[in-house]
This record gives sequence, C-alpha cells and structure tokens, in this order.
Amino acid sequence: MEPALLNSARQSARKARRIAVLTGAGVSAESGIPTFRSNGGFWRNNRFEDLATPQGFVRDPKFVWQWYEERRRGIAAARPNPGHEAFAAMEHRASEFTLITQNVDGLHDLAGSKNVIKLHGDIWVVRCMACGGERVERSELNELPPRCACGGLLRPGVVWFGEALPEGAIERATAAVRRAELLIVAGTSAQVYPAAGLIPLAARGGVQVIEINTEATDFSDEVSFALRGKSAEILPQLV
Ligand code: BJW
Ligand code: ZN
Repeated sequence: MEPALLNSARQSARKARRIAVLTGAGVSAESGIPTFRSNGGFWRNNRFEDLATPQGFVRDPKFVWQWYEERRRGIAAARPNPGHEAFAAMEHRASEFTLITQNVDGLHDLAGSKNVIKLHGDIWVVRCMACGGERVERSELNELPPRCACGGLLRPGVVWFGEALPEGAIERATAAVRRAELLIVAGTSAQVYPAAGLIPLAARGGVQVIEINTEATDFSDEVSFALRGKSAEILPQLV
C-alpha cells in the first residue's frame, strides 16, 4: 500500500471526534475464525440455504446445530486480535463512537469495545422457538438439537437470511452513521443488506469513509480511502 494513502487515512482517523465503524468476518480472520465468502469461507463448501435460513433450520435442526456447535467451539478458543484492540483504543479517544458489527463471535466485546451494535445477533445466545425465552449459553451443548425447559426447540440467537434484524439495531446504526464524521469499514464483503447499505449512506451523505479489506468491494470506488491489507495489521496503524 502507498504510504501516503495510509498517512492521509491516519490523519482523518485521528482528527475525527465522532466515529462509526462497520465490521465483518474479515476482522476476525486473524483470530483464526473463517469468513463466509473468501477462500476457505463457510459458503464455499456449504449451501447457505441449508445453514443460515429459518427454512433450513426447520428442515434439519440437528445438522444446523452441528455446524453452529463446531463454530462455537472454534470461537470459544479464539482471542481478539490487534484489529479488535485498535477499535477499543479508538473508542477511548473519540467523543462519540459506535461499533456496528455483523459478527456474532463477541470478540469486539472481549477486546473491550463498549458501544457495540450487533446487527446479526450473538452466537452465544440461544432462543426457544416455542416460548421465545432466551439466554446466554456458552457451555458445550451435548444433545443436539438442544431443548428448552418448556420442551420447545432452541435455536441460535443469530439472524438468518430473510429474518428481521434485532429490534432497533439498524435504526441506531443508521443514526450513528449519519452523525459520524468518519465511518471505518473493515473486513466485510459488503454483500449483505441492510448492513452494506450503511456504506453508500455515509459516502453519499458526506461522511468520510475508510475501507480496510484484503480485496476490493462494490464500494471501494466510492470511499475516501480504500486500504488494501489485513485489518489486524492496518487498524493499529490508524490509532
Ligand atoms: C479481510 C481479511 C483480513 C478477509 N483483513 N479483510 C436487496 C436489498 C436488501 C436486502 C436484500 C436484497 N436482496 C436480498 C436481500 C436480503 C438479504 C441479503 O442481503 N441478501 C444478499 C446476499 C443479497 N438480507 C437479509 O435477509 C437480512 N434481513 C433482512 O433483509 O430482513 C428484511 C426483513 C424485514 C422485516 C421482516 C423480515 C425480514 C438478514 C441478513 C442475515 C445475514 N446472516 C449471516 C449469518 C449470521 C449468522 C451466523 O454467523 O451464522 O450473517 S450471512 C453472513 O454474511 C453473516 C455475516 O454477518 C454476513 C456478512 O458477511 P461478511 O461479514 O461481510 O463476511 P464475508 O465472508 O462475506 O466477507 C469477508 C470480507 O473480509 C471479504 O471482503 C474479505 O476480502 C475480507 N477479509 N480476511 C481484512 N485479514
Ligand atoms: Zn421454551
């Protein structure tokens, strides 16, 4: 990457008082968690219709749970990386800071980020499809699919395709992006809506946008700074 580009992005990041951040699976790649759409990503070897839709779950809850339980064990063993840590440090310095994430792994919380909006839910939450009760469940689920005390089927507390995002989440994210001077977008392919829509909302609304990604995305031409490389390497250089 051109040093001048990184320098200008750094200046912009240091000057901004109101910062919004949008992250995707790429920020956790260097913590050892696979992404969805890159090489070796989940959707390269699995059909998302089977694993990440309510229809797929109802068809074969045991199969879907086996995939989630495997991911939960991988995430439980993972640690935040310098990219997650850089965002936690940035939050300390900013007067307003909102971290909007599509990730369900909880690594931003572990790194110390406080104002986090989880657009796609939380892999540690389980919810009953019968009574609606939900709880945090970190321990290994021995019997798959797991059942609620009421007898109902438990599902992962994540957002599948065709499902609404958690109540108020996209509204709060939109408001934070509109108020921000700077939006930092890291490690997302920007293919999934409504999350991806926050990027043109910012770019076309006069908010500076820094994109950090190993690859170009549909919005790379619209952002103020497109930084090519690994988020765990670039983000610490912006703080
Ligand atoms: C690195 C790196 C490194 C790698 N450093 N970078 C048109 C308009 C609007 C909506 C739609 C539309 N057409 C269809 C829709 C609906 C649909 C959608 O967007 N589909 C598109 C695919 C077309 N959206 C929905 O269904 C959403 N809900 C909705 O719209 O509801 C409407 C509604 C309202 C009211 C009532 C009912 C409904 C829900 C979307 C849910 C997405 N769920 C998943 C699974 C979550 C659970 C789980 O984890 O199991 O979320 S799918 C998956 O994709 C996951 C992710 O959060 C999401 C985004 O992926 P992400 O994070 O961008 O990862 P990748 O792998 O795609 O990209 C990684 C990137 O990192 C790459 O670019 C790499 O280059 C980069 N990278 N290493 C920096 N070290
Ligand atoms: Zn129940």
